[in-house]
Amino acid sequence: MAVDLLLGLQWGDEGKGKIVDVLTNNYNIIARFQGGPNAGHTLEFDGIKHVLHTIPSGIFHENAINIVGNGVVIDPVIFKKELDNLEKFDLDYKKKLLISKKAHLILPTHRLLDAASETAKGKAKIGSTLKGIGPTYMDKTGRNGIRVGDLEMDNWQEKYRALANKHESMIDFYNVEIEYDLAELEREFFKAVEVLKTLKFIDSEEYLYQAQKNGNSILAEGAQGSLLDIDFGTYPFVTSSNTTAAGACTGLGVAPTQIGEVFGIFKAYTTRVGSGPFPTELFNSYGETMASVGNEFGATTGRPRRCGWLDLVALKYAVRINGVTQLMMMKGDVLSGFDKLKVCTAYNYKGETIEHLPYNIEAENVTPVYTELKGWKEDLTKMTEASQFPKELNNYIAFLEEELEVPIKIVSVGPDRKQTIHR
Ligand code: 2SA
Ligand code: MG
Repeated sequence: MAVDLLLGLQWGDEGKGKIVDVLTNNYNIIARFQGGPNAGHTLEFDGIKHVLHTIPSGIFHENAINIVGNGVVIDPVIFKKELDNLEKFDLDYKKKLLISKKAHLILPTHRLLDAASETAKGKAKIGSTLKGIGPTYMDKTGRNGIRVGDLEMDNWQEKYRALANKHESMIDFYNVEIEYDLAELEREFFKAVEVLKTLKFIDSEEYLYQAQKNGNSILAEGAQGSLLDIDFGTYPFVTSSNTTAAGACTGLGVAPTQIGEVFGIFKAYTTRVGSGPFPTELFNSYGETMASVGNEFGATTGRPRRCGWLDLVALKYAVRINGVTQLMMMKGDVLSGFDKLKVCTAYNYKGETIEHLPYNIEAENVTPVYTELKGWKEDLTKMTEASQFPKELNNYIAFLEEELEVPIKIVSVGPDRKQTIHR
């Protein structure tokens, strides 16, 4: 059995949570492989909305095993809150939620360092979610981190103290005003660690190897999006993990030869939350309509998301880097009523027309070249099959498929599980 991947192809918030939830019926195991509580994966069913941050989006399905892989960074405090939210459902999550011993822990001081770093950057800030993601991955690659498996050792608190003390002196070094009560934060942290310890810790690579051998199907759930990848995203305005396909191999311990389908999710337009370049960003009523109809607010921080036309230059880049085999288009319903739709098919880059993503896509270097298509008026949200689609939507889809050279297999027409059309 292969491991299938599901990845966001833009700057995050493509709708990964919804699609994982829809696809979970086809899989025995859902596994997160990177990122942490900076993610906000929104699921809707039975009229209720759920936002997950660290827990994989298969948790609401009775039979699916959910794994938090080694590539994920876990904040026990946020994790505990997520578990508390699950209490109101009749889920025996202790049986179906497994944590890699090699996943790193986000400490309270990592969050403080994140805040200090962003404050010190001033206008040049990344627009981090301030969940401590960057500092935690820094300690991981700097070989100073504390891992989930350490919690089973007697001396882990000594290791914790040494690292937290070092962080405190680093916070001082930034020389910015941030207020905090570390003793209080630590009380909360240690309490949450005890809750984390009630879950089962595993070697995810071994677990997944055996699971595959025994015929189980596995879906790896990405977080954030390809353009936020630490290597291939719009650096430095990126997150600190590999959000692209290769991240699933390192973040779970799965060999490249085991990867099967690569599902790429994109919105029918583009959004970005946080700072950084965004060539097709709109500052007019089209952008405002996308934001309000699409309810474009960060699922973790509540920040308004910036909106713009679909950028095919960037999308093609993401399709190639990830080796996408099937596409899923989200939020087409938000575009109902637009008289025209623009799609960016090339960039004017320093006086030249190019069709690939250049090293630097800052606004002063890049002007988008658009192809204009006709919009549709029909409300898509009640549609149940592709044969009901208006012809303008079919044209939009056909245009994208031709440009991207990958079939669009799912069209989502609303946030609910049921509003999902297979083609
Ligand atoms: P971080 O927190 O240090 O990883 O932030 C670095 C950049 O990555 C962006 N980022 C995100 N972009 C979109 N969605 C994300 N998750 C939340 C959501 C975001 C929210 O689902 O809505 O609620 O604001 C996410 N996480 C990180 C971030 O904006 C920075 O540009
Ligand atoms: Mg999100």
